[in-house]
Amino acid sequence: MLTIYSDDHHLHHGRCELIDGQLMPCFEMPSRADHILQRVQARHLGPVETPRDAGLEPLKRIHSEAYLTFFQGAWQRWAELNHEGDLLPFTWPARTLREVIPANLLGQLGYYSFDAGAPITAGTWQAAYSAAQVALTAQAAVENGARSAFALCRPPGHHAASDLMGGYCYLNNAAIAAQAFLDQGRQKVAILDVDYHHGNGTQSIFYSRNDVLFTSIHGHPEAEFPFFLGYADEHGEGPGEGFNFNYPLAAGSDWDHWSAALEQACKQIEAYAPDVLVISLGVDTFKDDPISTFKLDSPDYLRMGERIARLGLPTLFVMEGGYAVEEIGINAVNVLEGFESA
Ligand code: SP5
Ligand code: ZN
Repeated sequence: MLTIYSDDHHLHHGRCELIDGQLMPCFEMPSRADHILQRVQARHLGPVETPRDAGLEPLKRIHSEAYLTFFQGAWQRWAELNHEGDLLPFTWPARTLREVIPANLLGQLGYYSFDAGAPITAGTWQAAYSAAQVALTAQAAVENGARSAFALCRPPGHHAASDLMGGYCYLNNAAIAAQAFLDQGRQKVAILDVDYHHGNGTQSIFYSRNDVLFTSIHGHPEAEFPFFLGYADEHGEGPGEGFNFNYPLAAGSDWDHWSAALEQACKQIEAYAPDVLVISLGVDTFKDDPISTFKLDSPDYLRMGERIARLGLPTLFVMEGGYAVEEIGINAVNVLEGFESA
């Protein structure tokens, strides 16, 4: 399997995030992608290539121009203020407040974010832009006939909505790639999001559309981030009604519970009969993940890949979460090796 990877992800290294009332070093760190790349190479998964630059147009198909302009210019504005830390939001237009776009940088950042989990540093735009190009180059390989390809994206993307960053995500790599398939002539794309967290950004982007089926297996939002989306009764709206399926699972769910949900999701995907499949590949479902509760073990990821392969679809894997850094390479590449073996 072809892997697309850019070293540019090193340009993004947030300093801290708020966890259980304490400022902790960011769990979403550069060594994550380094470990995955090392495992890809150690297992001889296939060639590793750098992304081509398809420019901003494919990003604008998913993200608003105002959001992209704000994100691209935010660090420069912050640097001119000579503050010490990363650029982080702390006020949001929640209920009772107005959705105005203030002139102030931190006001605008609140407008364009949904949590304080997406720090902007000097290199964040370049890293996120390159991650989107990684997804697009891997997408092109599948569009041109490859059975599968792996977009080793960092930072991840599935929490990012059309004009919102959050949850370590800035640009929705999987959504950008899914849209590119459609723009290049495919009629129907299915997205299966196996990250531990609900892919709220991806769901929101495609919620009223029937040309992208979104399915997600994740920690129940009653008890888990992102809390405000990802419930089982969210089925889509308007023309998108019947094209969104969530499988929220209880904290502590193991492979037996998880794989039963995977069967359900695969049934929906089969019924939809898409032209291509995009996997939002998070491995924060692992038993030793530091911020998650599921109990999947490393061999389970082989089974996951095998089941996905049995759908018989051209498949693009897009890297999302996973914070047990020592094992992230084994777990992510196990999915890909399981896929290739089936
Ligand atoms: C891409 C992705 O996986 N983003 C995840 C963002 C999660 N942010 C909220 C983390 C909250 C962690 N709470 C952990 C409690 C451990 N005691
Ligand atoms: Zn996650």
